[in-house]
Amino acid sequence: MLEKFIYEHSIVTRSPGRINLIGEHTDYNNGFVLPAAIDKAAWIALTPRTDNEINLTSIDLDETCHTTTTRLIPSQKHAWYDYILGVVDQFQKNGIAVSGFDAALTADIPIGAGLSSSAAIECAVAFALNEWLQCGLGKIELVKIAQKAENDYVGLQCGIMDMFASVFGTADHVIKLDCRTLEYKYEPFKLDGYKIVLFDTNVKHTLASSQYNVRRQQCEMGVALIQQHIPFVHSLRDVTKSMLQQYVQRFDEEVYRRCLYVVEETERLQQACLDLENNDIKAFGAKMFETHEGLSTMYEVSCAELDFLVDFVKDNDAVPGARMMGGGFGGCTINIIASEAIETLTAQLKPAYEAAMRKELKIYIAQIGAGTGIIK
Ligand code: GAF
Repeated sequence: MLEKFIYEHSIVTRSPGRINLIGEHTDYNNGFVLPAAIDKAAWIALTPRTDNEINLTSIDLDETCHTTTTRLIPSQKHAWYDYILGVVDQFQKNGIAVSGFDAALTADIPIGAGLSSSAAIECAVAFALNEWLQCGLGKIELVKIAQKAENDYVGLQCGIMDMFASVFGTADHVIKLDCRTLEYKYEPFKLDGYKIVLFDTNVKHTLASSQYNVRRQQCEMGVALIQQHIPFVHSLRDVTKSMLQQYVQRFDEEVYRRCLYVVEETERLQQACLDLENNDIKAFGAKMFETHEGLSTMYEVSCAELDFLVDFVKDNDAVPGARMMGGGFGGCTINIIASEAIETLTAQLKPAYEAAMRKELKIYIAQIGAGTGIIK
């Protein structure tokens, strides 16, 4: 269908969704994350115009949006076109003149499933504008523009992980990203005999309207309490458990639990990377279960559906690791499952989930793939 919107002067870009192996809610705390781009993506076909009109089409939703380059106003409802217009807005704020264009969007990333369809759209648009306007911006600059669009235009105070993974993803590797310095390393990710399987709760999370921004504020609150005593602390990355006990626990028990989860997750990720190096999938998987426990009981971003899916696979020897993934409050669990067990397991899980939760369970096998690219 996208072909219908591609003309001689069109620019076409593709940007993938992402998974994250471990390191959840650590990016905006200056910690580490371990994401990878997947084989599901968003595509944008952008055709320049000679006036200042902007005409957008969502092929999948069969919807359109018309505006002009001088009338960029967020819808406040996280509409699909906000992710496009937010990037145009950021280019303008960076002093780049954007004239009118027509753009069509299509994606095979399930929307609201925690696979970062929004970051994929933003990165696809950033690459398309950069190419069309010959701005010469590098990948990191485009990642930051996409993140800022989400922060300022959509209103979600997200970290940098999703956009970074979408742009820098590469086949068969996960990215160990230091969100403080933006240094990164590709780690080979070979899962002999296992596959990454995503179970989609079908609970659509709207992170921006949920508790995501509150969690971020709580982390900042914890840092501020510690800073009064230890000025070199700038983020939870610099914080130890004993600092939390000393300076946060007795002031605010809830903030303490949120921060403790992040400090533990930061440590856990370092250990998990060693497990990967040693090809110890069992030890790695055990840490995924611990992450889920922390996200569910301390950070409180899980939900009954996600907990059900993780509990169901927990004692199954064919599943070394599983946990909720992404911002939370719905979306997917990520599972490492022995290939030969997938069919039997999902045949049991699907009816059990659907009977208990009265929602359809969707199942995807994730392949790790390449990052954002210009197709035409
Ligand atoms: C969402 C955000 F967009 C990311 O920045 C990250 O914080 C993630 O939730 C949780 O790890 O995907």
